[in-house]
Amino acid sequence: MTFRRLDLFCRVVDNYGDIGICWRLARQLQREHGLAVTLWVDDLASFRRICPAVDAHADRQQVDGVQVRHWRDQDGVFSPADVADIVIEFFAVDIPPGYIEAMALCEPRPVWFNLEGLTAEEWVEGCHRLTSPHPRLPLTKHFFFPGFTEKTGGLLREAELEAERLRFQSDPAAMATSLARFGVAPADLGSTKVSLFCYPHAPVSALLDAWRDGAEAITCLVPEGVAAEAVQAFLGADPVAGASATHGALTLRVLPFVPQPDYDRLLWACDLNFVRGEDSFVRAQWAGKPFVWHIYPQDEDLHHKKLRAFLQRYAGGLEALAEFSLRWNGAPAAGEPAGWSALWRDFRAQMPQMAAHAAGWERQMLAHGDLAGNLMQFAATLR
Ligand code: TRH
Repeated sequence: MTFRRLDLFCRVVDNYGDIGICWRLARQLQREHGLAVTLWVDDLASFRRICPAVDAHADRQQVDGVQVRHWRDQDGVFSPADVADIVIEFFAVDIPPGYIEAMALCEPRPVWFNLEGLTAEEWVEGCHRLTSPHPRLPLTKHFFFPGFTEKTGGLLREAELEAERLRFQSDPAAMATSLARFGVAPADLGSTKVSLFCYPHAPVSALLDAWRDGAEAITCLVPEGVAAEAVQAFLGADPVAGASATHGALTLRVLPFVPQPDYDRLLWACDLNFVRGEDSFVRAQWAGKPFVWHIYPQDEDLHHKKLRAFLQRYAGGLEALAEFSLRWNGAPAAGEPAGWSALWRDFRAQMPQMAAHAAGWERQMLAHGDLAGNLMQFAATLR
């Protein structure tokens, strides 16, 4: 039986990654797999920041081919006719109990997934596709893990993405226009362009100092609200969109927080990208450029383990990248810690190798298929 409808449930825990991932997945499932997708989301205001077409007050709206429902509470009353053929809960959110009861009354029963977070650790291979029977109802949920190997669900990536990126990157005028829309001046275009997206605890001030004191002209582009304290200190002014300052070799510009597709273009246009969390981290891997990941912090430094697991897969032979990434994330590195000027010097020298490596990595990841396609293939085996 073919699948016609899919419901995706998303709770915004914090920031933009939860809705960023769900929105990307929802659109792709609708466009590339022909499903009628409903995205249930509890925080429309966060959604609106990455997708300005969203009405933050609408209970139900159609955005870019996807039905968006404001998920207000757990009290809804549902019948089997309300239930989709595929139901995805993102990050183990609790779907409304009434919806689950209605799922149990459907014939055939919907395919039910818990879509988990991305990690490079090996244990996910053993948990990907595992089942979890409902304790009371005749329903079975399957775990679906994104990942970097063929024994995982792969990574989110749209079919048209590479063609779009290559078109953009081979058109200097389009890149200049795009950057100009973000407030980048023509004079900045000849410098090394860096986008900076990280959590507040990143050692941004130390890196800005190293760039300021370096010999190479650098333009650092920071979306509004990111690293606000360090950016304010550098600017000597409020870090609002449009603000900028040049000290030494460094020009720092505050950009508006741009819609999600524009953020891709920003990554494609820069020479180096600092990214964070999950979604921007994956997008940087599709930009064909060197990147540094600021991982979402977890208790007991669990994130350092995850960071090392990724670096082990990604950074073989790229010692400067591994060293820099560990320090950027406050993870203990071997030996006497180097200063940021030395870290940057070594990193900068290795950037051409990193760019070449990015292309090979992309091909390697593509060989596993993409997350939406893998999910649909697996769903077909469950009916
Ligand atoms: O915002 P993040 O830190 O999000 C998350 C959440 O904290 C989540 O709870 C946690 O589980 C996860 O990290 C690991 O980082 P992320 O994942 O990169 O998401 C950011 C989204 O915002 C991504 O879809 C890109 C988008 N974005 C824009 O659309 N415009 C912008 O200007 C920027 C900077 C980002």
